Amino acid sequence: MGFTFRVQPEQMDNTDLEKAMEKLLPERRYRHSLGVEYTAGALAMRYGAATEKALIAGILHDCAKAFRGNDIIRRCDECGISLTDTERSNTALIHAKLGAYMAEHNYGVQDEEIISAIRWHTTGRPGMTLLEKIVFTADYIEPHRDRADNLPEIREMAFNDLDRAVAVILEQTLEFLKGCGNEIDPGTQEAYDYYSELIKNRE
Ligand code: DGI
Ligand code: FE
Ligand code: FE
Repeated sequence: MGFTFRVQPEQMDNTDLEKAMEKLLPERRYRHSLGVEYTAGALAMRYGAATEKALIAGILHDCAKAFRGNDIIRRCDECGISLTDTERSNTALIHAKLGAYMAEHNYGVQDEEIISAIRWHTTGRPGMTLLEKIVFTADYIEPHRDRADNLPEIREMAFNDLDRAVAVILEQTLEFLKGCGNEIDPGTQEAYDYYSELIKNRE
């Protein structure tokens, strides 16, 4: 597929992957990926998930972000990755799917939990695994992020009540996307409905 950097599976650990991402991604995106890597690692320690898997999913989660627009669509077509109409018209969504594919085929990740954490990191989905929730949340709260005014509150919540943090992040993401007027992926709405209901039923 013409990707420049390859990490052999037998060499794979998070420091090799950091070097590969540093070469592949623009500086800001690389720093964000490091932030997600170590925030996911911290959340994994807090919730008893596999820390090494969280680090690998975190550093790789935006590996397909180097590609955009028609280029990312073409790459998906070449790899046999099927895209929904929403993804074709809203290409910012596609890096999650292509990233999961690249983690497996370009960076030698064989672990299904890591691959699916990358796959669902943008929209989330109903009934996420612990690792999926950790990477989804780390993406929003890592130290370089400054998009939401209430990030200090969400950061604290992430370490106290992960499901509630997921629900709040989805709520704020939907609000933001509605303001943009872009087509919203049904997965984001479904994930929000699921986690807001989960929180309500717990109370
Ligand atoms: O890749 P990041 O910038 O770190 O964050 P991300 O993977 O959450 O991607 C967010 C981008 O995707 C942002 O530009 C908004 C865009 N987007 C478009 N439609 C949707 C969407 N994000 C979500 N979560 N849901 C959508 O329906
Ligand atoms: Fe992303
Ligand atoms: Fe990200």
